Amino acid sequence: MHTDVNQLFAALWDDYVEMTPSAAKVHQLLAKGETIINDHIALRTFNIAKVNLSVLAKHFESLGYVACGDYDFEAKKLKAKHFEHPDPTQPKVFISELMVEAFSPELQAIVHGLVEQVDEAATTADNFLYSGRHWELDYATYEQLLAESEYAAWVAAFGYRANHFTVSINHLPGYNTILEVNDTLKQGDFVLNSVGGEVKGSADVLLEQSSTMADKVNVAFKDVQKTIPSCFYEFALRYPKADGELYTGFVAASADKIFESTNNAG
Ligand code: OOG
Ligand code: NI
Repeated sequence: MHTDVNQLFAALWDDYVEMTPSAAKVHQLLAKGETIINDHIALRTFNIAKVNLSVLAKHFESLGYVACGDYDFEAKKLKAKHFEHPDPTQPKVFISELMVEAFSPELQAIVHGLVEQVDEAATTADNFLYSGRHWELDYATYEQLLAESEYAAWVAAFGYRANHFTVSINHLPGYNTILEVNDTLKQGDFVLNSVGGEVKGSADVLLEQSSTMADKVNVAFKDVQKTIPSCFYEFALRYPKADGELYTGFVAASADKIFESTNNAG
């Protein structure tokens, strides 16, 4: 496990940018030379004991992160938690896990077969959270998973790595609204996730979010190379609660649509 939170996020970022070439361009477009503060990052996994949400969370808990919120996504058969660091300038962490037992026997058998290939010792190694895939996967199996759960197929193809980083609009110089950020992105020819509208949430729920559609990258399957959706970039604007402090939670109805940023939009 890492002992330095900044080093962990730097390593996660390097891997993420490699998987998401547009992220470096978006970063440049919005930052204009200033520092970008990350609101949060997100990770995905299966709820099988060897690799479940708690296994990923330990890497953050050992750095002082604390579990703060629970979320349930019934239709997608996912559960999630978010974690916060005592230093509020450190990114929050959103970790979800797929309820594998809620799927067909075929999907369950495939996913158990993948997780069996993971060396348990690898799950506590420093690099686990940006170590990618720990199993062999052929393209037909990816497509079989995709037919039942886009999320299952994504985790099978990409393994352990940041699914997205999120720009904190509250800390972004030169922008006051999420619409201004979205306009800049669209003028830069980046494609936004429009499921349920380009802006998810509102001031009423204390959180507005938008995201790009995932980049498409070439992935080496066991048998072939294919271009499939990898990772995306998110943008979040938080509003103050009654006590004047910014809301730090997530909004399940918005998250449900953000998950779809890795859908294959054609
Ligand atoms: C997580 C989707 C939810 C948010 O900020 O609400 C999310 C994912 O796509 O893995 O990131
Ligand atoms: Ni997010």
